[in-house]
Parts: sequence; C-alpha cells; structure tokens
Amino acid sequence: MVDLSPLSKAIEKGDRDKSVQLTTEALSAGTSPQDIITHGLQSGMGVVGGKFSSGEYFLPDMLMAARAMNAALEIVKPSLEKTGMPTIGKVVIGTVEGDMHDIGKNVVATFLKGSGFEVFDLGLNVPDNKFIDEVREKKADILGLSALLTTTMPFMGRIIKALEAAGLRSSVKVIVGGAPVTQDYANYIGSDAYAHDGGKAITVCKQLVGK
Ligand code: B1M
Repeated sequence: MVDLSPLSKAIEKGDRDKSVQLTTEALSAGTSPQDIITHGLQSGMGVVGGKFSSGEYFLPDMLMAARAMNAALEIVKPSLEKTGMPTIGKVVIGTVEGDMHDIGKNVVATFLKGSGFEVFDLGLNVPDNKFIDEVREKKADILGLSALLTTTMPFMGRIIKALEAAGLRSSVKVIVGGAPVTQDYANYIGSDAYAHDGGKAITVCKQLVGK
C-alpha cells in the first residue's frame, strides 16, 4: 500500500491542491478508496480535531482542512459509487438541524451507495420535518442521522419521536452516528442501530435490511 501519511499531513495543513494530487496518485497506484479515506483523509482530520481542542488550531484551520478533505473525497467518490450492483435498500440520510458537519455523513453516504443502497442525501442542518417527509415520500428502509456536536445529538432522539408521531416508526429502521455518539446513546434514544464509522455503517445497514 502507498504511504498515506503525506496525504494525512496535507489534510492536516489544509492544503487542498496537495490533498487532491496525493489522492489521485494513491488511486492510480491501486490503493483502495476505503484505505484512502480511512488512513489518509480521516486520520488527518483526527489530528485537526485534536489541534483545535488544544488551542493550536482555530476555526479557519478547520475550514481549510474541511475544504481539502471535501475536494479529495470528490476524487474517490466515483470509484466507490460505480458498482453496478442491484439496489438492496433505500436510505434517507442527513446531518441534523443546527449541525454544519457533513464530511463524515458524506463518507457514510458514499460507502452505502458503493454497497448497493439507493441513497437520498438531504445534506446538513436538516430540519426534523424534512427527514420525516423524505422517509414517507421515498418509502425509505433506513433513516441515517449524523451529529457531530454534543449540542445537536439530542435532535436525533427528537426525530425518532417525530417518526413515531407520524406513524412511520415501524416502517423504517434508524441508524445514528457521528463522533460524540455511542452505542449506549443510540440505545437511550431508541435508535435501531449505531455505527462508529463508514465501514461499520455498511455492515449494520445490510443487517437492517436482512442482507
Ligand atoms: Co467542528 N467541531 N465545529 N467544524 N469539527 C468538531 C466536531 C469538534 C469535536 C472539534 C473539537 O473541539 N475537537 C467540536 C465539537 C465539540 C463538541 O460538541 N463536544 C467542534 C466544534 C466545537 C465546532 C464549532 C462549534 C466551532 C466554533 O464555531 N467555535 C462549529 C460548529 C458549527 C455547527 O455545526 N453549528 C464547528 C465548525 C466546523 C467546520 C464548519 C469548520 C468544519 C466542518 C466542515 C464540514 O463538515 N463541512 C469542522 C470540522 C472539520 C471539525 C472536525 C475537526 C472534523 C470533523 C470531520 O469532518 N471528521 C471535528 C473534530 C473531530 O471530529 N475530531 C470538529 C472527519 C470525518 C470523516 O469523521 O465526522 O467523525 P466524522 O465521521 C465518521 C464517524 O463519526 C461516522 O462515520 C464517519 C466516517 O467514518 N459517522 C457516522 C458520522 N456520521 C455517521 C452517521 C451514521 C453512521 C456513522 O449513520 C447514519
């Protein structure tokens, strides 16, 4: 496998051009898109988060890193999505209201598409009623909720309650995830499933639709 640490470093520095170049090179060298995301892009972002916490990085640094990561993700997406597999289920996914973090959700959505799911990505900062309307309209098998902030995590429970009120809870499975979310929290809010990362989300979503 190609050494992905320079790619991690480019993300950490928020160097978009370098991130795109190294991602393109890694793909051409035969590195799997999953490895590029997990060991190159995501590990770089982990460092960024740590530096923000310790006060070494500020908001603009996080924005630069996010811009670099999104640009690199665009390069790997086509290789993950072109599978020609039959659809194994419909997933409505989004980041909850008040939350502007969508990189992890994008990774999960891309992984699910690449595994044969039909994915309806509602984006970020999604109001509760938008999730409910889409689940109803698309007859979704799975609703995926992402939250990266401790302040927005509770909205996932609120959406599950809204699904119940709309009479949709028994027809859709709910999976939740995001850095601060845990299996215990998922249980506490009445979610059907939790995944720690994109790879695990594939396994769990397949189980949810009996595949
Ligand atoms: Co923000 N931010 N941020 N941020 N940011 C965090 C989350 C933080 C942990 C940083 C820190 O303090 N160390 C912290 C949250 C603290 C907390 O709540 N306890 C934080 C903060 C404080 C903030 C602001 C409040 C900062 C401010 O304004 N002062 C602000 C909030 C804005 C808002 O949302 N209202 C803010 C803003 C931003 C940016 C906009 C600059 C940018 C986001 C850009 C974007 O997403 N388009 C940003 C970033 C980049 C981060 C960090 C550095 C990286 C997040 C990321 O993209 N990781 C983050 C630190 C960290 O998480 N370590 C941080 C890479 C991504 C691939 O991983 O998102 O974890 P992740 O997704 C994983 C898994 O979690 C899982 O699978 C994914 C792929 O493997 N997963 C799911 C995610 N969703 C899932 C759904 C599933 C299943 C699995 O099922 C449906």
